[in-house]
Amino acid sequence: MRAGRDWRNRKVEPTTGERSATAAARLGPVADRSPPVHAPPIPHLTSTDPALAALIEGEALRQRDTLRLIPSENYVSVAVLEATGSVLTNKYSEGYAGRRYYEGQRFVDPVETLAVDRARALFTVEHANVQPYSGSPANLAAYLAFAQPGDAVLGMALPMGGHLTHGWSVSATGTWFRPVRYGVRRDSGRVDLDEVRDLARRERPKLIFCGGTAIPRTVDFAAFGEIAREVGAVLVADIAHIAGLIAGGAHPSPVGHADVISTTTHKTLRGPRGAMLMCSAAHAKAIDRAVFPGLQGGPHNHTTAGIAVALHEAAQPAFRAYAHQVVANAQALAAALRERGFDLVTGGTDNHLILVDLTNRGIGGKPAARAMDTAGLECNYNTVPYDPRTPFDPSGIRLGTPAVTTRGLTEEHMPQVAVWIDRAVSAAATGDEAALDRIAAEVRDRLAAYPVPG
Ligand code: DSN
Repeated sequence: MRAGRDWRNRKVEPTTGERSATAAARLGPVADRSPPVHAPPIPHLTSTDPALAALIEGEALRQRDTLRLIPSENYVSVAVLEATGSVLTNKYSEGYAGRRYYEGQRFVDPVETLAVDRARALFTVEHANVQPYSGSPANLAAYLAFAQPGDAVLGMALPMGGHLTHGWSVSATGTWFRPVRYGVRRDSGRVDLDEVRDLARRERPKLIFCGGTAIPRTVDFAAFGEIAREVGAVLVADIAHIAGLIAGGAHPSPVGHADVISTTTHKTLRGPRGAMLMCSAAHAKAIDRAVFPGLQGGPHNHTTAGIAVALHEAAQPAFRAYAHQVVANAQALAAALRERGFDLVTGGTDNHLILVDLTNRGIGGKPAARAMDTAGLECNYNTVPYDPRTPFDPSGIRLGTPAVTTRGLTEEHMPQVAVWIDRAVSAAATGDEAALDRIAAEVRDRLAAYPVPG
Protein backbone atom coordinates (compact mmCIF):
# COMPACT_ATOMS: atom_id res chain seq x y z
CA MET A 1 0.00 0.00 0.00
CA ARG A 2 1.36 3.38 -0.92
CA ALA A 3 2.32 5.67 1.92
CA GLY A 4 1.90 9.36 1.60
CA ARG A 5 -0.17 11.90 3.42
CA ASP A 6 1.22 15.37 3.52
CA TRP A 7 2.88 14.94 6.93
CA ARG A 8 4.89 12.12 5.46
CA ASN A 9 5.94 14.21 2.50
CA ARG A 10 7.35 17.07 4.49
CA LYS A 11 10.78 18.33 3.68
CA VAL A 12 13.54 17.22 5.98
CA GLU A 13 16.59 19.39 6.45
CA PRO A 14 19.42 17.38 4.89
CA THR A 15 22.39 16.76 7.15
CA THR A 16 25.79 15.89 5.75
CA GLY A 17 26.29 12.24 5.21
CA GLU A 18 23.09 11.30 6.98
CA ARG A 19 20.54 11.82 4.30
CA SER A 20 20.33 8.30 2.97
CA ALA A 21 20.99 6.64 6.29
CA THR A 22 18.56 8.23 8.67
CA ALA A 23 14.90 7.88 9.23
CA ALA A 24 14.71 11.64 8.84
CA ALA A 25 15.92 11.28 5.29
CA ARG A 26 13.31 8.65 4.63
CA LEU A 27 10.67 11.33 5.15
CA GLY A 28 11.80 12.56 1.75
CA PRO A 29 12.40 15.92 0.12
CA VAL A 30 9.60 18.40 0.41
CA ALA A 31 9.76 22.02 -0.57
CA ASP A 32 7.15 23.52 1.72
CA ARG A 33 8.54 23.85 5.21
CA SER A 34 5.53 23.86 7.53
CA PRO A 35 5.95 26.14 10.54
CA PRO A 36 7.08 24.15 13.58
CA VAL A 37 4.14 22.88 15.62
CA HIS A 38 5.85 21.14 18.50
CA ALA A 39 5.09 22.67 21.90
CA PRO A 40 7.16 23.58 23.80
CA PRO A 41 9.29 24.83 20.87
CA ILE A 42 12.61 23.08 20.17
CA PRO A 43 14.78 25.82 18.60
CA HIS A 44 18.07 24.59 20.09
CA LEU A 45 17.54 21.07 18.85
CA THR A 46 16.57 22.46 15.46
CA SER A 47 19.90 24.25 15.16
CA THR A 48 22.16 21.58 16.70
CA ASP A 49 20.50 18.41 15.42
CA PRO A 50 18.14 19.25 12.58
CA ALA A 51 17.65 15.62 11.58
CA LEU A 52 16.31 14.71 14.98
CA ALA A 53 14.33 17.95 15.27
CA ALA A 54 12.69 17.17 11.92
CA LEU A 55 11.64 13.78 13.20
CA ILE A 56 10.11 15.29 16.33
CA GLU A 57 8.32 17.95 14.28
CA GLY A 58 7.14 15.22 11.93
CA GLU A 59 5.71 13.26 14.83
CA ALA A 60 4.03 16.41 16.21
CA LEU A 61 2.40 16.94 12.81
CA ARG A 62 1.39 13.30 12.61
CA GLN A 63 -0.23 13.50 16.04
CA ARG A 64 -1.98 16.71 14.97
CA ASP A 65 -3.34 15.37 11.70
CA THR A 66 -4.32 11.85 12.80
CA LEU A 67 -7.35 10.61 14.68
CA ARG A 68 -5.52 8.72 17.40
CA LEU A 69 -7.64 5.79 18.50
CA ILE A 70 -5.07 3.58 20.26
CA PRO A 71 -6.66 3.17 23.72
CA SER A 72 -3.37 3.24 25.64
CA GLU A 73 -2.25 6.58 24.17
CA ASN A 74 -3.08 10.19 24.87
CA TYR A 75 -1.82 13.76 24.55
CA VAL A 76 -0.09 15.18 27.64
CA SER A 77 -0.27 18.86 28.51
CA VAL A 78 2.57 21.21 27.66
CA ALA A 79 3.15 21.54 31.43
CA VAL A 80 3.83 17.78 31.60
CA LEU A 81 6.18 18.06 28.62
CA GLU A 82 8.03 20.96 30.28
CA ALA A 83 8.51 19.00 33.51
CA THR A 84 9.73 15.88 31.71
CA GLY A 85 12.11 17.98 29.61
CA SER A 86 13.59 19.74 32.65
CA VAL A 87 17.01 19.72 34.35
CA LEU A 88 15.75 17.06 36.73
CA THR A 89 17.04 14.60 34.15
CA ASN A 90 20.57 15.59 35.24
CA LYS A 91 20.24 14.28 38.79
CA TYR A 92 20.84 10.88 40.40
CA SER A 93 18.85 10.10 43.55
CA GLU A 94 18.87 6.40 44.37
CA GLY A 95 16.81 5.77 47.48
CA TYR A 96 13.72 7.57 48.71
CA ALA A 97 13.12 11.13 49.92
CA GLY A 98 15.24 11.76 53.00
CA ARG A 99 17.16 8.48 52.48
CA ARG A 100 19.30 8.97 49.36
CA TYR A 101 22.70 7.68 48.34
CA TYR A 102 23.68 10.96 46.66
CA GLU A 103 23.89 14.53 47.94
CA GLY A 104 22.14 17.51 46.41
CA GLN A 105 18.55 16.35 46.85
CA ARG A 106 16.99 19.51 48.29
CA PHE A 107 14.80 20.03 45.24
CA VAL A 108 14.44 16.44 44.06
CA ASP A 109 13.17 15.19 47.44
CA PRO A 110 10.19 17.57 47.52
CA VAL A 111 9.47 16.81 43.85
CA GLU A 112 9.11 13.12 44.64
CA THR A 113 7.22 13.80 47.88
CA LEU A 114 4.80 16.02 45.97
CA ALA A 115 4.17 13.26 43.43
CA VAL A 116 3.68 10.66 46.18
CA ASP A 117 1.31 12.89 48.18
CA ARG A 118 -0.71 13.73 45.07
CA ALA A 119 -1.01 10.05 44.14
CA ARG A 120 -2.14 9.18 47.68
CA ALA A 121 -4.74 11.93 47.69
CA LEU A 122 -6.05 11.28 44.17
CA PHE A 123 -6.47 7.53 44.59
CA THR A 124 -7.10 7.64 48.40
CA VAL A 125 -4.35 5.15 49.18
CA GLU A 126 -2.03 4.97 52.17
CA HIS A 127 1.18 4.51 50.21
CA ALA A 128 2.45 5.28 46.72
CA ASN A 129 5.74 4.56 45.00
CA VAL A 130 6.24 6.72 41.90
CA GLN A 131 9.62 5.32 40.86
CA PRO A 132 8.84 2.32 38.58
CA TYR A 133 10.19 3.04 35.12
CA SER A 134 7.05 1.74 33.44
CA GLY A 135 4.22 -0.75 33.83
CA SER A 136 6.21 -3.95 33.30
CA PRO A 137 8.82 -3.20 35.99
CA ALA A 138 6.03 -2.05 38.30
CA ASN A 139 4.31 -5.42 37.93
CA LEU A 140 7.61 -7.24 38.32
CA ALA A 141 8.10 -5.44 41.64
CA ALA A 142 4.84 -6.96 42.87
CA TYR A 143 6.21 -10.44 42.08
CA LEU A 144 9.48 -9.64 43.81
CA ALA A 145 7.67 -8.33 46.88
CA PHE A 146 5.23 -11.19 47.37
CA ALA A 147 6.28 -14.34 45.48
CA GLN A 148 9.22 -16.69 45.05
CA PRO A 149 10.37 -18.15 41.73
CA GLY A 150 8.25 -21.20 40.96
CA ASP A 151 5.20 -19.96 42.89
CA ALA A 152 1.85 -20.10 41.14
CA VAL A 153 0.52 -16.79 39.84
CA LEU A 154 -2.96 -16.33 38.39
CA GLY A 155 -3.53 -13.79 35.64
CA MET A 156 -5.65 -13.18 32.59
CA ALA A 157 -4.31 -14.84 29.45
CA LEU A 158 -2.82 -12.29 27.05
CA PRO A 159 -5.02 -13.25 24.05
CA MET A 160 -8.08 -12.89 26.31
CA GLY A 161 -7.17 -9.30 27.23
CA GLY A 162 -4.48 -9.65 29.90
CA HIS A 163 -0.92 -8.30 29.86
CA LEU A 164 2.42 -9.95 29.14
CA THR A 165 3.50 -9.45 32.74
CA HIS A 166 0.47 -11.24 34.16
CA GLY A 167 2.31 -14.52 33.54
CA TRP A 168 2.32 -14.89 29.75
CA SER A 169 4.83 -17.47 28.58
CA VAL A 170 7.19 -15.19 26.62
CA SER A 171 7.53 -12.87 29.62
CA ALA A 172 9.94 -13.50 32.52
CA THR A 173 6.83 -13.63 34.68
CA GLY A 174 5.66 -16.70 32.77
CA THR A 175 8.98 -18.55 33.03
CA TRP A 176 10.24 -17.63 36.51
CA PHE A 177 6.84 -18.30 38.07
CA ARG A 178 4.19 -20.96 37.48
CA PRO A 179 1.53 -19.17 35.47
CA VAL A 180 -2.11 -20.13 35.73
CA ARG A 181 -4.44 -18.30 33.36
CA TYR A 182 -8.06 -17.36 33.28
CA GLY A 183 -10.02 -16.10 30.30
CA VAL A 184 -13.42 -14.82 29.29
CA ARG A 185 -16.64 -16.66 28.58
CA ARG A 186 -17.06 -17.71 24.97
CA ASP A 187 -20.69 -16.59 24.91
CA SER A 188 -20.34 -13.16 26.55
CA GLY A 189 -16.68 -12.21 26.11
CA ARG A 190 -16.65 -11.25 29.81
CA VAL A 191 -14.28 -12.43 32.55
CA ASP A 192 -15.35 -15.81 33.85
CA LEU A 193 -15.25 -15.28 37.63
CA ASP A 194 -16.34 -18.87 38.27
CA GLU A 195 -13.25 -20.03 36.40
CA VAL A 196 -11.09 -17.55 38.36
CA ARG A 197 -12.44 -18.90 41.68
CA ASP A 198 -12.03 -22.55 40.65
CA LEU A 199 -8.45 -21.98 39.47
CA ALA A 200 -7.56 -20.04 42.60
CA ARG A 201 -8.95 -22.75 44.88
CA ARG A 202 -7.14 -25.48 42.98
CA GLU A 203 -3.77 -23.80 42.29
CA ARG A 204 -3.41 -21.61 45.42
CA PRO A 205 -1.56 -18.77 43.65
CA LYS A 206 0.60 -16.37 45.63
CA LEU A 207 -0.49 -13.51 43.37
CA ILE A 208 -3.66 -12.85 41.44
CA PHE A 209 -3.68 -10.16 38.74
CA CYS A 210 -6.86 -8.47 37.57
CA GLY A 211 -7.12 -5.85 34.85
CA GLY A 212 -5.47 -5.97 31.44
CA THR A 213 -5.00 -4.36 28.07
CA ALA A 214 -8.06 -5.34 26.04
CA ILE A 215 -10.92 -5.44 28.50
CA PRO A 216 -13.89 -3.36 27.35
CA ARG A 217 -15.92 -3.96 30.50
CA THR A 218 -15.79 -2.91 34.17
CA VAL A 219 -13.37 -4.94 36.26
CA ASP A 220 -15.15 -6.44 39.29
CA PHE A 221 -12.47 -5.64 41.87
CA ALA A 222 -14.72 -6.67 44.77
CA ALA A 223 -15.20 -10.18 43.35
CA PHE A 224 -11.47 -10.59 42.70
CA GLY A 225 -10.78 -9.34 46.24
CA GLU A 226 -13.09 -11.98 47.73
CA ILE A 227 -11.40 -14.74 45.74
CA ALA A 228 -7.92 -13.54 46.72
CA ARG A 229 -8.82 -13.39 50.40
CA GLU A 230 -10.38 -16.85 50.30
CA VAL A 231 -7.18 -18.45 48.99
CA GLY A 232 -4.71 -16.19 50.80
CA ALA A 233 -3.34 -14.60 47.61
CA VAL A 234 -2.11 -11.05 47.13
CA LEU A 235 -4.43 -9.29 44.67
CA VAL A 236 -2.72 -6.92 42.24
CA ALA A 237 -5.11 -4.64 40.36
CA ASP A 238 -3.39 -3.53 37.17
CA ILE A 239 -5.29 -0.33 36.38
CA ALA A 240 -2.88 0.96 33.74
CA HIS A 241 -5.62 1.40 31.14
CA ILE A 242 -8.27 2.81 33.43
CA ALA A 243 -6.32 4.84 36.01
CA GLY A 244 -7.63 8.13 34.63
CA LEU A 245 -11.18 6.83 34.60
CA ILE A 246 -10.83 5.76 38.25
CA ALA A 247 -9.27 9.10 39.22
CA GLY A 248 -12.12 10.89 37.47
CA GLY A 249 -14.85 8.73 39.01
CA ALA A 250 -15.79 7.02 35.73
CA HIS A 251 -14.80 3.49 36.84
CA PRO A 252 -15.01 1.85 40.31
CA SER A 253 -11.80 1.95 42.34
CA PRO A 254 -9.90 -1.15 43.47
CA VAL A 255 -9.06 0.55 46.79
CA GLY A 256 -10.32 -1.64 49.61
CA HIS A 257 -10.29 -4.74 47.40
CA ALA A 258 -6.75 -5.02 45.99
CA ASP A 259 -3.60 -5.37 48.09
CA VAL A 260 -1.49 -3.67 45.45
CA ILE A 261 -2.51 -1.30 42.66
CA SER A 262 -0.21 -1.04 39.69
CA THR A 263 -0.57 1.56 36.98
CA THR A 264 1.24 3.29 34.20
CA THR A 265 0.88 7.06 34.17
CA HIS A 266 0.63 7.76 30.45
CA LYS A 267 -2.68 6.29 29.33
CA THR A 268 -6.03 7.64 30.54
CA LEU A 269 -4.15 9.33 33.41
CA ARG A 270 -2.57 11.61 30.77
CA GLY A 271 0.89 11.85 32.30
CA PRO A 272 4.41 11.06 31.10
CA ARG A 273 5.55 7.51 30.40
CA GLY A 274 6.06 6.05 33.84
CA ALA A 275 4.32 4.00 36.50
CA MET A 276 3.24 3.88 40.11
CA LEU A 277 2.55 1.22 42.71
CA MET A 278 0.01 1.92 45.43
CA CYS A 279 -0.82 -0.12 48.53
CA SER A 280 -1.72 -0.04 52.19
CA ALA A 281 0.84 1.04 54.78
CA ALA A 282 1.28 -2.62 55.73
CA HIS A 283 2.72 -3.46 52.29
CA ALA A 284 4.68 -0.21 51.83
CA LYS A 285 8.06 -1.54 52.88
CA ALA A 286 7.85 -4.66 50.71
CA ILE A 287 6.84 -2.63 47.66
CA ASP A 288 9.48 0.06 48.16
CA ARG A 289 12.24 -2.51 48.65
CA ALA A 290 11.16 -4.40 45.56
CA VAL A 291 11.33 -1.27 43.37
CA PHE A 292 14.61 -0.02 44.87
CA PRO A 293 17.03 -1.68 45.37
CA GLY A 294 15.23 -4.85 44.22
CA LEU A 295 14.78 -3.99 40.57
CA GLN A 296 15.89 -0.47 39.82
CA GLY A 297 18.64 2.06 40.43
CA GLY A 298 18.07 5.79 40.27
CA PRO A 299 14.54 7.05 39.67
CA HIS A 300 13.90 9.22 36.62
CA ASN A 301 13.33 12.50 38.41
CA HIS A 302 12.15 14.36 35.31
CA THR A 303 9.46 11.69 34.89
CA THR A 304 8.56 11.93 38.56
CA ALA A 305 8.01 15.67 38.08
CA GLY A 306 5.84 15.02 35.02
CA ILE A 307 3.81 12.51 37.04
CA ALA A 308 3.35 15.12 39.78
CA VAL A 309 2.04 17.61 37.21
CA ALA A 310 -0.34 15.05 35.71
CA LEU A 311 -1.66 14.06 39.14
CA HIS A 312 -2.33 17.72 39.90
CA GLU A 313 -4.20 18.08 36.61
CA ALA A 314 -6.15 14.88 37.30
CA ALA A 315 -7.32 16.29 40.64
CA GLN A 316 -9.07 19.23 38.93
CA PRO A 317 -12.84 19.20 38.27
CA ALA A 318 -12.18 19.39 34.52
CA PHE A 319 -10.50 16.01 34.65
CA ARG A 320 -13.63 14.39 36.10
CA ALA A 321 -15.53 15.75 33.14
CA TYR A 322 -12.80 14.44 30.83
CA ALA A 323 -12.94 10.92 32.29
CA HIS A 324 -16.72 10.74 31.92
CA GLN A 325 -16.49 12.13 28.39
CA VAL A 326 -13.96 9.43 27.45
CA VAL A 327 -16.52 6.78 28.41
CA ALA A 328 -19.44 8.61 26.77
CA ASN A 329 -17.42 8.88 23.56
CA ALA A 330 -16.45 5.21 23.61
CA GLN A 331 -20.07 4.19 24.13
CA ALA A 332 -21.23 6.49 21.34
CA LEU A 333 -18.55 5.13 19.01
CA ALA A 334 -19.45 1.55 19.95
CA ALA A 335 -23.13 2.22 19.20
CA ALA A 336 -22.30 3.81 15.85
CA LEU A 337 -20.01 0.92 14.89
CA ARG A 338 -22.66 -1.62 15.89
CA GLU A 339 -25.20 0.18 13.70
CA ARG A 340 -22.80 -0.24 10.79
CA GLY A 341 -22.60 -3.99 11.37
CA PHE A 342 -19.31 -4.20 13.26
CA ASP A 343 -19.00 -7.13 15.67
CA LEU A 344 -17.82 -5.82 19.05
CA VAL A 345 -16.40 -8.16 21.70
CA THR A 346 -18.91 -8.12 24.62
CA GLY A 347 -21.23 -6.12 22.35
CA GLY A 348 -19.96 -2.73 23.53
CA THR A 349 -17.95 -1.01 26.22
CA ASP A 350 -18.14 0.30 29.79
CA ASN A 351 -14.87 2.18 29.59
CA HIS A 352 -12.53 3.80 27.05
CA LEU A 353 -11.85 0.72 24.90
CA ILE A 354 -13.57 -1.12 22.06
CA LEU A 355 -12.42 -4.47 20.70
CA VAL A 356 -13.69 -5.14 17.18
CA ASP A 357 -13.78 -8.62 15.65
CA LEU A 358 -13.42 -8.08 11.90
CA THR A 359 -14.17 -11.67 10.90
CA ASN A 360 -17.55 -10.70 9.45
CA ARG A 361 -15.82 -8.02 7.31
CA GLY A 362 -13.63 -10.56 5.60
CA ILE A 363 -10.36 -8.88 6.57
CA GLY A 364 -7.75 -9.45 9.27
CA GLY A 365 -6.92 -6.91 11.95
CA LYS A 366 -3.47 -6.20 10.60
CA PRO A 367 -4.35 -5.12 7.03
CA ALA A 368 -7.33 -3.21 8.41
CA ALA A 369 -5.18 -1.34 10.94
CA ARG A 370 -2.58 -0.57 8.26
CA ALA A 371 -5.23 0.80 5.92
CA MET A 372 -6.80 2.83 8.71
CA ASP A 373 -3.41 4.35 9.48
CA THR A 374 -3.10 5.42 5.85
CA ALA A 375 -6.55 6.95 6.22
CA GLY A 376 -5.43 8.96 9.25
CA LEU A 377 -7.21 6.67 11.72
CA GLU A 378 -4.63 5.22 14.10
CA CYS A 379 -5.43 2.00 15.96
CA ASN A 380 -3.69 -1.32 16.65
CA TYR A 381 -4.43 -4.83 15.49
CA ASN A 382 -5.34 -7.12 18.35
CA THR A 383 -6.36 -10.67 19.12
CA VAL A 384 -9.96 -11.26 20.08
CA PRO A 385 -10.90 -13.95 22.63
CA TYR A 386 -10.64 -17.47 21.14
CA ASP A 387 -9.01 -15.97 18.05
CA PRO A 388 -8.40 -18.63 15.40
CA ARG A 389 -5.68 -16.44 13.86
CA THR A 390 -2.20 -15.65 15.22
CA PRO A 391 -1.25 -12.72 17.50
CA PHE A 392 0.82 -11.21 14.66
CA ASP A 393 -2.07 -11.54 12.23
CA PRO A 394 -5.16 -11.50 14.45
CA SER A 395 -8.87 -11.04 13.78
CA GLY A 396 -9.40 -7.77 15.55
CA ILE A 397 -8.56 -4.13 16.04
CA ARG A 398 -8.50 -2.25 19.33
CA LEU A 399 -9.93 1.25 19.52
CA GLY A 400 -10.11 3.82 22.30
CA THR A 401 -11.23 7.37 22.96
CA PRO A 402 -8.75 8.89 25.50
CA ALA A 403 -6.75 10.90 22.94
CA VAL A 404 -9.64 12.14 20.80
CA THR A 405 -11.46 13.22 23.96
CA THR A 406 -8.42 15.24 25.05
CA ARG A 407 -8.74 17.08 21.73
CA GLY A 408 -12.34 17.94 22.52
CA LEU A 409 -14.31 15.50 20.41
CA THR A 410 -17.66 14.51 21.91
CA GLU A 411 -20.46 12.01 21.30
CA GLU A 412 -21.77 14.02 18.36
CA HIS A 413 -18.55 13.32 16.43
CA MET A 414 -18.53 9.57 16.97
CA PRO A 415 -20.96 8.61 14.19
CA GLN A 416 -18.63 10.35 11.73
CA VAL A 417 -15.64 8.49 13.20
CA ALA A 418 -17.55 5.22 12.70
CA VAL A 419 -18.28 6.18 9.09
CA TRP A 420 -14.58 6.81 8.46
CA ILE A 421 -13.63 3.49 10.06
CA ASP A 422 -16.29 1.70 8.02
CA ARG A 423 -15.12 3.31 4.78
CA ALA A 424 -11.46 2.58 5.56
CA VAL A 425 -12.11 -1.08 6.39
CA SER A 426 -14.16 -1.45 3.20
CA ALA A 427 -11.43 0.27 1.17
CA ALA A 428 -8.84 -2.02 2.73
CA ALA A 429 -10.83 -5.06 1.72
CA THR A 430 -11.03 -3.86 -1.89
CA GLY A 431 -7.58 -2.24 -2.06
CA ASP A 432 -9.06 1.20 -2.81
CA GLU A 433 -6.13 3.46 -1.94
CA ALA A 434 -7.76 6.58 -3.34
CA ALA A 435 -10.58 6.15 -0.85
CA LEU A 436 -8.03 6.00 1.99
CA ASP A 437 -6.46 9.23 0.72
CA ARG A 438 -9.84 10.95 0.70
CA ILE A 439 -10.58 9.83 4.27
CA ALA A 440 -7.17 11.08 5.48
CA ALA A 441 -7.87 14.51 3.98
CA GLU A 442 -11.32 14.64 5.61
CA VAL A 443 -9.89 13.58 8.99
CA ARG A 444 -7.18 16.21 8.81
CA ASP A 445 -9.62 18.95 7.84
CA ARG A 446 -12.06 18.03 10.61
CA LEU A 447 -9.33 17.81 13.27
CA ALA A 448 -8.04 21.28 12.44
CA ALA A 449 -10.79 22.69 14.67
CA TYR A 450 -9.62 20.58 17.65
CA PRO A 451 -6.08 21.62 18.55
CA VAL A 452 -3.70 19.37 20.43
CA PRO A 453 -2.65 20.65 23.87
CA GLY A 454 -0.47 23.72 23.51
N1 DSN B 1 1.29 -1.70 25.55
C1 DSN B 1 0.19 -1.36 26.42
C2 DSN B 1 -1.09 -1.27 25.67
O1 DSN B 1 -1.05 -0.78 24.55
O2 DSN B 1 -2.14 -1.66 26.16
C3 DSN B 1 0.09 -2.27 27.55
O3 DSN B 1 1.33 -2.40 28.15
